[in-house]
Amino acid sequence: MRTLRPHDHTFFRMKRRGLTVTGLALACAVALSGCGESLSRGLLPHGVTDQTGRITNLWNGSWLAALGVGVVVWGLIFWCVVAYRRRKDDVGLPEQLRYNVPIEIFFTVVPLFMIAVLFFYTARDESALLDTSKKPDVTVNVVGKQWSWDFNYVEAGTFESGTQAELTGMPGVAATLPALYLPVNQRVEFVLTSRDVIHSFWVPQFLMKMDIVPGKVNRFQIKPTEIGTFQGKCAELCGTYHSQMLFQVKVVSQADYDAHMAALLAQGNVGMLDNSLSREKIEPGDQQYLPKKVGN
Ligand SMILES: [Cu+2]
Repeated sequence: MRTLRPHDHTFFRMKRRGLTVTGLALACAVALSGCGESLSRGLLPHGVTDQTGRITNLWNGSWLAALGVGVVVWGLIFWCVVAYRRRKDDVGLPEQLRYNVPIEIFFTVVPLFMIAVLFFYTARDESALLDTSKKPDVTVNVVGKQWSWDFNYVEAGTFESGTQAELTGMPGVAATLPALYLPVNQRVEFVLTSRDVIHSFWVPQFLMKMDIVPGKVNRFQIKPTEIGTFQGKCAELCGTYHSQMLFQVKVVSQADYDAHMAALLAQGNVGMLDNSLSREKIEPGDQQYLPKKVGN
């Protein structure tokens, strides 16, 4: 037996292996302690509306189903590779299966069944998420424009007009972004319109986004369930400064919401901003300006 000295290759190899193992163990520990909650929601962001539980369940159910199918398929592949490997004394081709009706029926019916299950849950959740039949407490007309956002608060008869974010790389940019205020635990309806091209209204922590299409009105409702500040962005490539089309969502108490509406009115933001390509004049307090629901 010989002792290891620093100039031995084996010494370095062992030392390196020790470091790798320690690094891996550390990474695992950090991942397991910090990401337990994140893993339980399938690595989605922490949801902050009354709909995010449903969306997380659909997401988790879908990928668990896909993983289940994956495990069965990988298992069958592995089994075939081992059980039907070519032996030493094998000659010619193995037995060929052609026009095997039971097998063909099997591999037609099983995928159809899987698609039907995924379709059922997707359709069920989609119709719940896109249901706008309830009367909202607050209606916000979100207007996408190159490259920022306007927010028309319909009931309060006021608005905020955003300007394109200047990404300086320095702290403090967040404070310059347009802020969409929402009262906590109130039903909010977003009425999405565009002033120019296609945009997409996306608040990652709502786990929901919807396209904003010129000449069309898209809507959805949510109830924000958590007070806080969340990031929002455009999720549809809409031109040169698409990446700077950022905003913030501030979910606040009803009292703070009312105070913010009053502050906007006091600034002189009375009425609504143009919200469509036609740029019709909108009278203060006039709710008729809102484009009619599609299909109505
Ligand atoms: Cu955009």
